Amino acid sequence: MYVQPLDGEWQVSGNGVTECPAIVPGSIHVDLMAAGIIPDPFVGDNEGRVSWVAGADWIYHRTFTPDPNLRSHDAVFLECKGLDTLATIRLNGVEVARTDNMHRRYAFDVTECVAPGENVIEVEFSSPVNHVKKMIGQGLVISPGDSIPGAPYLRKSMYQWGWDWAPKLPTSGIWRSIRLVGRSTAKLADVSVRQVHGRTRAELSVSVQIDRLSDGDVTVFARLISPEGETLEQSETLPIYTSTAFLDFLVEAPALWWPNGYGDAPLYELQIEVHPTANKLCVLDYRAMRIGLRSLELRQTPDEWGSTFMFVVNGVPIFSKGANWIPADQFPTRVTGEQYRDLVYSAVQANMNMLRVWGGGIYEDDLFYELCDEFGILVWQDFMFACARYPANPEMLENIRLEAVDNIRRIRHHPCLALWCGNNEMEWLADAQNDEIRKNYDAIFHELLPAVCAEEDADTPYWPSSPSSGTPFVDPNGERAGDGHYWDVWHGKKPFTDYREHYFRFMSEFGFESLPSMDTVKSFAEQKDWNMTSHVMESHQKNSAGNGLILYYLAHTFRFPKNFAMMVYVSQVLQAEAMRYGIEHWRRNRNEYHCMGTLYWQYNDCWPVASWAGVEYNHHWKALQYYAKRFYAPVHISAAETADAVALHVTNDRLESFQGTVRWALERLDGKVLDSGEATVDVPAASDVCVADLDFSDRLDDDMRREVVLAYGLLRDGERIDLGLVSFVPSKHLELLDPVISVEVESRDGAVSISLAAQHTARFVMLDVPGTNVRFSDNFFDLPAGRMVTVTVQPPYELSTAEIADRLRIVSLKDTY
Ligand code: BMA
Repeated sequence: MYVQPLDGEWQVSGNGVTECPAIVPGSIHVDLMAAGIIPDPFVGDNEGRVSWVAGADWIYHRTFTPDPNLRSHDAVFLECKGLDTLATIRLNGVEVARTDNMHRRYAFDVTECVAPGENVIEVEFSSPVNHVKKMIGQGLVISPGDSIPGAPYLRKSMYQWGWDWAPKLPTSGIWRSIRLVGRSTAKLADVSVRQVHGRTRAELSVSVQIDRLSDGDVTVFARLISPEGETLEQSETLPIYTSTAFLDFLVEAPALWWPNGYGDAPLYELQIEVHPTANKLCVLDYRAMRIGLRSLELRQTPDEWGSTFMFVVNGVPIFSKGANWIPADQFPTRVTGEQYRDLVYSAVQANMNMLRVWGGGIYEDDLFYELCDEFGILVWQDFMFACARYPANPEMLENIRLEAVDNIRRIRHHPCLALWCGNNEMEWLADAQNDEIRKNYDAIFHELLPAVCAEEDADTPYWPSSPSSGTPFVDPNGERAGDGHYWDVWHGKKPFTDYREHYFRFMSEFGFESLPSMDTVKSFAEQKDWNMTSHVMESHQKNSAGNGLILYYLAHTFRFPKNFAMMVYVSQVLQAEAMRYGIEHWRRNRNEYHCMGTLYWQYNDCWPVASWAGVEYNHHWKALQYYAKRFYAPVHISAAETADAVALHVTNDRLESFQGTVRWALERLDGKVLDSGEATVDVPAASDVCVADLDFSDRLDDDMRREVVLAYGLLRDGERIDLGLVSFVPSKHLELLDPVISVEVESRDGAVSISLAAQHTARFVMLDVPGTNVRFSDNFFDLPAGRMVTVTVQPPYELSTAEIADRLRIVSLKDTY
């Protein structure tokens, strides 16, 4: 085997542009930007100014001289891991292939086309926009509301055509690696690993399929290396005419892989080599993969409310905590390894254990799944279909089948993989439509995809759609079975108290928008545009009702902020409060598996925009991400309040019981305590307990409600591990006093430690070091009068302790009006 990479040294031309250097893997917008031909589409309202790019055809071309080693092999393949999307490939003027699916991997036999000396390779991409324009009207195809019409005709990532958080910038380009590979005798076609767990051992069945390029015996060799470095080896010789090797491993006392919060996530390495039987030193093909030993089940057991919906890992029901992941960039090829790591690790820091790779994006980069494996983040994996009606003619079905096979084979060995899900919100939409639409829908999601999943990955559950009850077209977004998307809060304008009226079995989507932080706003808007209804701010808000909805909800909860920066801050607190409200409620309802998961919409952003995300495009953590760290904590205290009563709950996701103390105080905003109490609590493993049922009806009158709050905390071994606050009126009616916050910044144990104390109760205290990505151990928290909260900043950060102290800005709700 000889690999000759073809990344680098490309040029792109088209539409009057000649000789523009191209980054490969990459995409046309990034190339044109780098060459100064187009402005940055993420700045101001440039998006509209560059829409011509997607309306043009582009040719990527380069020359290469094949290494003599390449041509000495039986066959030479051109391997393309991703071509976006309508590509015609020519080698030395000879057409090699045409492709039409961004989500597939291709390998073309080019043995006859590669010549000695200089070769020319060209990949021509025709405009996706022009292509679908010609198709419109054919078949029962419906495009999503916020995108360029016609997108479903092409197997290309949906969000790039525009979404209610994404710009309309469909890309073209060689978006994943491209290489020439010389191969002899045999190549690996597929490696699949299945595992069966007993009480103290795991049995692994590895099946290795090869493609033969010429005659001869080959030996398949497999090595399994445990996290401690112990090695098991197996091999099988495949005589000519056979192409599959079966290699079994028995692992005694396996180191089990667990989701974050439930245990470690140890990984085994599986190495597969193919040799000519007579020559062990010659490696014909090789593959290494890290696997995790675990069992996983989607358990749906009938119960008094309908049936459960929960993931059971190694026999343990998991409460899934997380959010919906979208591609980390409108131009996904430029997401670096460090960026992927930071995003996935941020989910770990926020106590998440699941991300849903949403169906309007991409089947993610291998690195994403590797990081989820490493950090114990389960992945709910949608197939790439969202909010539309797709054609289901025979060619399209075959294209989808090959796409599914490719991606299943690429991803299925990852221990993080929890679910294959057919699509986003399409059963819910199809439900209301005609028989013909249902027929097309059935063909893809009830026939083709489940059959491919059963064939290629029988160990991972298949779920037809999100949301779905599991029974086709029966109450797809109901509360009795399956997963639910709840959008009456936000799109439906219901108050966020409405979350508490609903008891879905698994919340896979619900969300609330906010503005991005000032640093992000500054990256695209000049000061003159710092206004929610300016043209530029509205250009960076893709939900047409979005900014209006932020203001609508804001008016219910907060006083009108005095300037734009305070508007940004308040919008983020509002978003975080909405999510907290819902998530604490569903976590409180985990007993008897009534609700077993919450994935809020959405985790991240693909450009600088007002959106539902908790982590911004530049990875800045919004208030929501800090809140998530608290409301997803394994042991968490929360308050279910009514007009003048409060039920305090401790939710314990841990697999051991929690013993501690709960303390509460009904107090005035100046700190005067009116009533207080303390109780020891013992919360069984994996359960929620109401630890205090407090009724203040005889203590609170209308005037007092505006002047008191209930502060509550949870202590373990005398140390406070959680602190919360609840008021009896919306925050806008609280008669907050100037909090007089004292701050002490010092270096301690290699970190910067910031201690804050307030004379009078401060709500939603934000720490910010503008112009930096400094992250705090906690942020956007309540600071009841007289208490101290210490926050740390862990290295690496680019500032000294003195600089942080100097540039630290502290804002609380009282500062906003
Ligand atoms: C959900 C998602 C997306 C959308 C979001 C916000 O239903 O699946 O389609 O961006 O709503 O509207």
